[in-house]
Amino acid sequence: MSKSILKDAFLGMRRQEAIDLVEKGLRSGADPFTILKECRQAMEEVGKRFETGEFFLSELIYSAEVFKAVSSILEPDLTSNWPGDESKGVVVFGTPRGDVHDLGKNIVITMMRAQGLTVHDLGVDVPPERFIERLQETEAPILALSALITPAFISMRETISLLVEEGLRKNTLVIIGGGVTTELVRKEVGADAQTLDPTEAIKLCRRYIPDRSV
Ligand code: B12
Repeated sequence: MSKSILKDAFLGMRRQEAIDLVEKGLRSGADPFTILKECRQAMEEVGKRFETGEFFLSELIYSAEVFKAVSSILEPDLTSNWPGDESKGVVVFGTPRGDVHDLGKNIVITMMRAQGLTVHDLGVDVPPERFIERLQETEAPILALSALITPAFISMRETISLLVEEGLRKNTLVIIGGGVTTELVRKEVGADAQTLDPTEAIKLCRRYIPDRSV
C-alpha cells in the first residue's frame, strides 16, 4: 500500500477509504506496525495543519474518528504476532490531568493486555492523587503516562513528585509516551523511560517485572 494514499485519506477526512486501504494492506501482507506508524504520521500532519490554521477543531475531531475506525481493524494483527512469554505484570496507565488525548494510550493498552499484562486504565485527565491511590491499591510496579499536550508535562512532574512523597518512587518504573514526549521531557519530569513505540514499552515492562518479583 502506498504510504501517501493512506495519508491522503486521513488528510482528506475520508474514513471509509482509510478503512478500505488498511483492510487491503493487511490482506496483502503489509506489516500492521508499519501501517500504525503511517497512521500516526498522518495524524501528526493533521496536527500541523491545525497549528497553521489550515484545519479546524472539527478536522482534529474527525481525524480521531478515522483513527479509531482504523485502529480497531489493526488491533487483532497488532496483538497476535508476539512470541509467548511467561512474565505477567501490573501496570497503572492514564493520561495525566489537563490532557484528554487517548488514542495512542488505548492502542498501547490493548497491546499490553494482549501480552498478559494487567492494565488498570484510569482514562484521561487523571489527577496525580488518583494515580497514587491506584498504585497503592494494586501494588502495581509500573506507572505508564501518556501525554499529547505540553501542559500535561506539569501534571506528569506533579504525579512523580507525589510518588516520591508517598515513598513509592523507588519501587515504581515510570514510563512515559505520547506524541509530544522526548528524552528531554523524560529527564525534566523525572520518569525512567520514554518511548513512542508500544513494542518497546512492552519489552521495558517485561524486563522490569521479573526483577521486582524476586
Ligand atoms: C486527534 C487529536 C485530538 C483529538 C483527540 C481525540 C482522542 N480521543 O484522543 C481532540 C480533538 C479531542 C484533540 C483536542 C485537543 N488538541 Co489535539 N491532537 C490530535 C492529533 C491530531 C492526533 C493525536 C493522536 O491521537 N495521534 C495518534 C496516536 C496513535 O499517536 P500517539 O498518541 O502519539 O500514540 C503513539 C505513541 O506516542 C505511543 N504512546 C502514546 N501514549 C503512550 C504512553 C506510553 C507510556 C507509551 C510507552 C507509549 C505511548 O503509542 C502510540 C503508538 O503509535 C494531535 C497531532 C499530533 N502531532 O499528535 C493533536 C495535538 C496533540 N492536539 C493539540 C491541541 C493544541 C489540542 C487542543 C488544545 C485543541 C483545542 N484548541 O481545543 C485540544 C486539547 C484538549 C485537551 N485538554 O487535551 C496539539 C498539542 C500541542 C502541544 N504541544 O501542546 C497537537 C500536537 C496538534 C498541534 N500540532 O497543534 N486533539
